[in-house]
Amino acid sequence: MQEILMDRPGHRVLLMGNEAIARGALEAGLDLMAAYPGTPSSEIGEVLARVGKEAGLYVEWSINEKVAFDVAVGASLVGARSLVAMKNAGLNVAMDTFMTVPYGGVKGGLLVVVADDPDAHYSSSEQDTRPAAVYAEIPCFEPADQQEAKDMTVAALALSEQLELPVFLRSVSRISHASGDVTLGELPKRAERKLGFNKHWKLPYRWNVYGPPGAVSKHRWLHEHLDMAREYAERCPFNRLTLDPGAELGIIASGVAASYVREALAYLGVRANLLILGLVHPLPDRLVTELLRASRRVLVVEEGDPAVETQIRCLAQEVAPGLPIYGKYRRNAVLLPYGELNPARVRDAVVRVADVAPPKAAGAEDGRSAAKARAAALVVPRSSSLCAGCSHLGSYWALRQALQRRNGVHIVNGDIGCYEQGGYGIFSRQIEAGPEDSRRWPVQSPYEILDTNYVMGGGIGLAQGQAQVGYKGGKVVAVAGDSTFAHATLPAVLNAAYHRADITFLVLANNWTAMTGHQPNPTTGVTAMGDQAPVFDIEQAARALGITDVHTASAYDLEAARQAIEKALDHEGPSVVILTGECQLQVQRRTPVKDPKTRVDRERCNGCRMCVQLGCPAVTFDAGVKKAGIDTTLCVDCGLCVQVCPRKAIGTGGNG
Ligand SMILES: Cc1ncc(C[n+]2csc(CCOP(=O)(O)OP(=O)(O)O)c2C)c(N)n1
Repeated sequence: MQEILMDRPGHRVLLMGNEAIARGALEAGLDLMAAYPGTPSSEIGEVLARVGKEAGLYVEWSINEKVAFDVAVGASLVGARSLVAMKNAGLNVAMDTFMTVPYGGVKGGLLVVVADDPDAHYSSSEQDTRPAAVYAEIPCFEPADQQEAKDMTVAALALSEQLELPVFLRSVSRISHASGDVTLGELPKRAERKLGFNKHWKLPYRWNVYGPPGAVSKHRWLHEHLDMAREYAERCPFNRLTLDPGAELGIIASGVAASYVREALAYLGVRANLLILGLVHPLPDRLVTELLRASRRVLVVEEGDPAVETQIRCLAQEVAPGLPIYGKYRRNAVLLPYGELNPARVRDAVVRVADVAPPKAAGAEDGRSAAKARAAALVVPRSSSLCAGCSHLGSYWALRQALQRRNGVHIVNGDIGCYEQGGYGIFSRQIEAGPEDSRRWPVQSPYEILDTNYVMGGGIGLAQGQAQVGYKGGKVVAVAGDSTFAHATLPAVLNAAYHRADITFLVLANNWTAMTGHQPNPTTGVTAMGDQAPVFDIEQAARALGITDVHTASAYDLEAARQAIEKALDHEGPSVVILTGECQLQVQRRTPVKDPKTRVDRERCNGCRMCVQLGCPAVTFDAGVKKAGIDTTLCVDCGLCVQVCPRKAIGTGGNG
């Protein structure tokens, strides 16, 4: 953290990619950062929020990516340098602003940082966002390592101001979440930036796409400025062409793939003409043409979709027709268009295209595999789970009890947050998928309760469709957390109220955006920069949006929670149930339970496993003696298992 504000140009430090981007933003004299958290992008905001006051910039966790984007654009229009960051899915939320702002562009530098997630380590999709930058017709940088992540951030903010266009920086998990050696640059002496506003700045109605002479003229302006970006691409220091007169193979590589290619070439001793692209849109046509014409066959290596490859193929059609081009595109595919690249996969592709003998497993390779095997033997296999004492466990238990009392094939529409684990199926029974149109599946754990799940805020919309089309097979329910409630469900709640959709919406309110690392949200009462803020009242909001049947209960009082849910299920029309209970990780950080008292009375326990079905990782079961137990290293004395046990065998008096 200290390094981020270190004023020692030329000093080398180890920084995570996201920290490097944050440092670059500081070196560029950033004025404002707005973001909504999303792995693997969140640390950019976390780092800047922590140093924001000292560094003299404003940082906020906005309620969603669209709002964050608009906030950043607003800052730019009065001449400030701003940055908006998000994960790949976040860009979809911000898409309306993203596609429109390039028409007429920006004033202060505006950098859009999107962290993609190849291999979907933390995401619902592998979505490559680079084509979005092509679609929006703005420049797109792609760093190969942490040093470039910092340097490109500095360059991109300057370029944005020079071209008067938003500039895009695409990171990936392996850049954002890995650490590398970074040489620090200068931190600018902070002077108050001169802010100004001119509604006809260089163009009539500059900041109003509807203003005369209209959107088409602003689109023409965008193309003129994109042409300036094309010229920049030819001399951009992050685009580097190296020609080897003895080489037949040409390789074009971008982003993290460029690092893998360098490693592969050194390892294999293969000679190649090499074009490293740090700016992947617009392409430097002259540099690409030089490489294509100097090579007999060309391999394109990139992380994600064949986005660069498609552009290269278009250009090659004109400047090097017939030249074999290899990559991810159907014919000549030597790399998979899904999953993640790694040095071995890239090496294999180079071997195939260069037509050289595959290397024998060298000593270092053997060592790596042996080390991996040793590590694997040490790691106990385990699945993800909700935390010990998590309030979502109580909410799901109460929901399950309420639904089990009613016949029917109920539908529980899930959403995105820690509670999405309610659909991970990790108590894994073997599932035999069947062709029946309707079938009720028994739920034996909280990890089996969610039936659908796509995107943030999606569940309550799905529920409305199911109800409005007349689904009567069972109750229709949706769940979402508090951050998700603010992020994307407010219009959907209004929609349900206005159209009288017969659904029950559970808000699992734990006061934090927990899943992405406990960023504050409007229900927390504190801002990203640590200032107190008025707490957003979900119950009042639901009523204000037109919901008349609103209930609030503690997720730790299972009987009260079940009753609240049952009342809502019985209500005809839309109802909202707010189940409260602060995230246990935050509670334990503040006031840890050091010596938990909860125990199982082994004499009373009859091994019914009801407590196991609660899904709390602190509840154990000894299959030999068929008795439950409590793992006191995890237990937080939340009392949920005590309420769940039908034999009253769990309490403070037990021995197990
Ligand atoms: C569009 C989009 N933006 C960001 C994310 C990253 N993300 C996953 S869950 C989540 C919010 C979780 O907060 P909340 O709904 O309060 O649930 P909790 O994890 O606290 O239980 C976020 C921001 C995402 N998946 N999609």
